[in-house]
Amino acid sequence: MSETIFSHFPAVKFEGPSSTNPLAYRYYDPACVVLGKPLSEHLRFAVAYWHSFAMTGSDPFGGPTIDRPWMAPGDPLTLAKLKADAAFDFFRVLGSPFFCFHDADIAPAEPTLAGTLKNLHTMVDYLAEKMTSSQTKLLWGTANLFSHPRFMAGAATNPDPEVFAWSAATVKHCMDATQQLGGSNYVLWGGREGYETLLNTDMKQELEQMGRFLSLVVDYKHKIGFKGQILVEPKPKEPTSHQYDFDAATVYGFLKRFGLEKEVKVNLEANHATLAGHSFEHEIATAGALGIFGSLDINRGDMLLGWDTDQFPNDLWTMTMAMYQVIKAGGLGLGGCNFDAKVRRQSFMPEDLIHAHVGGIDLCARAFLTAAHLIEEGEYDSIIAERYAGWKTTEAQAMLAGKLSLDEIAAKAEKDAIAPKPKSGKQERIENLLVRKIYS
Ligand code: XUL
Ligand code: CO
Repeated sequence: MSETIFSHFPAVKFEGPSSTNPLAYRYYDPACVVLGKPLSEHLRFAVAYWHSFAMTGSDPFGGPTIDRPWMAPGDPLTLAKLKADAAFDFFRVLGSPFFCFHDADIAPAEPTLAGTLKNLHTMVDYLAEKMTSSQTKLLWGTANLFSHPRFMAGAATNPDPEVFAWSAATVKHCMDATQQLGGSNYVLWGGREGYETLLNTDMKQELEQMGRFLSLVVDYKHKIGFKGQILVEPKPKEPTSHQYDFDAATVYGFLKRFGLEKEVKVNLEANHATLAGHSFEHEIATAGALGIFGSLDINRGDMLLGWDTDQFPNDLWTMTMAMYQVIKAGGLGLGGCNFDAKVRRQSFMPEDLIHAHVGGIDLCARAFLTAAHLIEEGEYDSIIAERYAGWKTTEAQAMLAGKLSLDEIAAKAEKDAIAPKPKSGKQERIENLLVRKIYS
């Protein structure tokens, strides 16, 4: 492999909390065993190809600020290979166990569907070859069904059935690519599956189309024997003013409606949660309670801006609460922590990208270790368990199990002359306990 912009960076190592080296892990010790397995297997970190290698730093007010060698004019496939070489070199620097990609990130598009798919498969073969000498695996693949003007009115939900068919063909080939590369998951984020105005939208028709599309994806998964998970990524808005996959609860309702709740899980993103008016941990807890927790897109928004800024995370409290809910939901399983985050447009140096990921990885690791410690120690969980202890009795269990009708419950309550007394929710005690653990 030729030299890349990351060649002169040594691999980032774990040096422990007292290290002052800015390019070392202070908390992420991949081999450290916690809750019965190594930290690397709990967290399954992934680098997002789009933000790290395809993003130019342009925003609505200014052009590109990030100029990489593969963004210069030239033969598109040669440049895509140069980009892939740099990407795998970057994975080496971080020791990243996984990466994620859209078709459009790895391969150049052509005006025709056939030409675009041919380039996709050429580049998938190239990545497969690179993966034979790399430790980095594929966490998930996905299709970009939102950037090209053909998707301006949606992909699966487009009023034009030809766009539905183009999208179906693209997803079929992206699923094949994900399977070829041994991906653990296939993700669908409906960037334009929603509406800009209800004035021109037949919502019932569009939801039917989206349900059919997802059913086709699930059928194809079984047809090719793909062993990974199918994940939908909720987001309430942006780029559209309303997206149908609004949040975890909305996606669950949609899956139930189409009988897919046992087939599809969710990929939850921190900044999407806050756009929906939720905390990240709320979304994880919801998915966990509904049995659809799949994977995480790690980032943060800016509370003062209120849009999808996709910044790298740096808030220990929020991340610890998220990781606590991850463990309560049964862990990440086949999912992982994908950094769907981008450096700011002034951070155009290759090393800025390394600093961003090292900080994000370390924050998640520290948060996970604290959450695991909280659970192992048990004080926090015992306060919650005590709060619900009344439900352990046989009578309460009978009510919950549906063994008593409303009038039977009423008759018994009257006969026993029950007199429930208010109990403290102990919020401040819990907050103090968490502050002590998180910032110690
Ligand atoms: C956009 C977003 C996407 C998905 C993949 O907000 O999160 O990058 O993660 O299409
Ligand atoms: Co995302």
